[in-house]
Amino acid sequence: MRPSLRSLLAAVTVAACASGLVTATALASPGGLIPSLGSGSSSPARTTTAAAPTTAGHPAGHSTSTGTSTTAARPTTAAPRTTQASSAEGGDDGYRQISAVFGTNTSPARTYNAQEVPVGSKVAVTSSSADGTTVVTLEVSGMLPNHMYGAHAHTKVCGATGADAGPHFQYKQDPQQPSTNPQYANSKNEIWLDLTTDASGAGVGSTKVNWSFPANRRPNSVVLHDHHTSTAQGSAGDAGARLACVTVGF
Ligand SMILES: [Cu+2]
Repeated sequence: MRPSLRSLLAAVTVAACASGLVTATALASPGGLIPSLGSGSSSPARTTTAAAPTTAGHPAGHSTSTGTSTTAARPTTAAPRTTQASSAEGGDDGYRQISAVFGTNTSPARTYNAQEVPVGSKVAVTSSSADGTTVVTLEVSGMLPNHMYGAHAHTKVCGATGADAGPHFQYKQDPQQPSTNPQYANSKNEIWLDLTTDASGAGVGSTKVNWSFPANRRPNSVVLHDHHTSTAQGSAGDAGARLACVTVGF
């Protein structure tokens, strides 16, 4: 289920900080692969991207974009909120995507540890829900070579510190927080995207879960961690320090 369509909805240029211009492309389309990171604009305008809202909740990536809209092969207004036979919980089907470059004080992608997630390294996240299942993929490049990173979807948007992203998104919420109970803190109830980079510093983490995000309670970011995620009782879900964060309009 991966149509070749590339329906570019919104391209947003984000301004930069330490490293100079950072370009981010946020879009939503019913299908397609991650686009190459754009460099459409050379003017470092400071904008808020669709995928970088300052409040929690579902940031409806396609409707609040402030960037340039490119012509798309397919009508985009009706795009990601297709409501097919949705799951019992009412999670909507759809497709979300973001590509961004990490900077030290940037949105939507921010690194808190430039040693392990260098300024200028790239990240892309896609999330696709249909028929009661959700597939999320994290792609990175420019990271440390042959390195193990932990990664998960978190409940809140990224902020000045790694803690701002809040806890892991859990489909069934553990009444005990922080959640370290493997019954809840596991890869079937959370979005785990651990990856190991290749010799070039590129890597992919992907997961498929048997649910859709509830319409009123969705993750808002992906956090990269220091090491792969523990599954042990008492430390389940732990992947060490929060190295970087990208806000994602799931
Ligand atoms: Cu995490």
